[in-house]
Amino acid sequence: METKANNQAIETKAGYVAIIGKPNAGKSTLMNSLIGANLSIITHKPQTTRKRVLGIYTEGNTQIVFLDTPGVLTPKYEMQETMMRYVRNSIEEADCLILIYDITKFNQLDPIPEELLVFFKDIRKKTILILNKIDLLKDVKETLPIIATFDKMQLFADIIPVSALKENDLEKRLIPVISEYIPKSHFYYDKELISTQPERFFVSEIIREAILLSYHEEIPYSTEVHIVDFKERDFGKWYINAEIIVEKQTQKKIIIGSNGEKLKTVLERARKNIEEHLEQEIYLDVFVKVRNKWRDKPSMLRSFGY
Ligand SMILES: Nc1nc2c(ncn2[C@@H]2O[C@H](COP(=O)(O)OP(=O)(O)OP(=O)(O)O)[C@@H](O)[C@H]2O)c(=O)[nH]1
Ligand SMILES: [Mg+2]
Repeated sequence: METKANNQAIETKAGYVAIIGKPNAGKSTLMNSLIGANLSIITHKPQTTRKRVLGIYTEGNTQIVFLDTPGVLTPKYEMQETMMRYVRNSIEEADCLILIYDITKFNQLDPIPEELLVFFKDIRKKTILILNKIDLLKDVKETLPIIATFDKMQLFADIIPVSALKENDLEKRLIPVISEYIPKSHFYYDKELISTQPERFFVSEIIREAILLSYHEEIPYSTEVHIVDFKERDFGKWYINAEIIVEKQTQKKIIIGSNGEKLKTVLERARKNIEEHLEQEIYLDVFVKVRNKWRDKPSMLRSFGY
């Protein structure tokens, strides 16, 4: 005998949408804009996102769980292998995909490079192609032949040119399109929730963002931030103890700078951003540690939450 609950039609829609694309295409910018919060860090450098970041959009009877993923690349070390596993898992779990593409990088001879194509072409999931950064084009008409090229491939359910950075009404334009591919389902998360990551994650990402913006060349790519202690206090400043992990002694010297001045400036910036995020004053205690080849060691990566 069917229960009453089973007989009731599901009135809500809910589903997962993986946002995939090459490094620097604007995946995190798009997700933050749709959710209306700084969930993923954004920098001008490729490979800013290293893990999978969840952003939950709930409006009326629809809940869309966005999965922001690391940019697709050919892995050179274990950490990048793990990053690509996040991409594959997100695609597997998703109800539909958003492929985001930097339109300024369009190449008629190789519109979608093979290393990106393999991720989604055989997966029979609706894929929305978002052509991003149209604000950088001299004339929006330049989008027309590009759209035609992608259209001919017959891979995409929709093709939408946008500026994830500059457009105010992105949500109004994109959510109705995405919602079409979201199945009837009960909500997965409480409708007030926008993220499931713990505060420790956001704190480590804010410190990593400051590092990405302050150091050059290999340094940000050889660096990880590990939160060792996070003490919330009823009175006074909260206490946060973080380790900045690098691969070599020489990198440690560069991170710290002469007399520690460089690191001091970087941490000052990070502290302010963390305080803004937590809406809480903090005491930030940081040590720089050398862990030889940490990016290639599965046990190290696991301890850093990969
Ligand atoms: N002009 C312009 N810049 C954009 C736009 N969208 C993103 N950007 C910039 O592109 C850079 C990369 O943006 P992200 O959102 O970090 O890109 P991502 O795809 O998440 O990059 P990874 O995490 O490294 O894979 C940043 O400097 C953004 O400000 C856009 O619509 N127009
Ligand atoms: Mg990103």
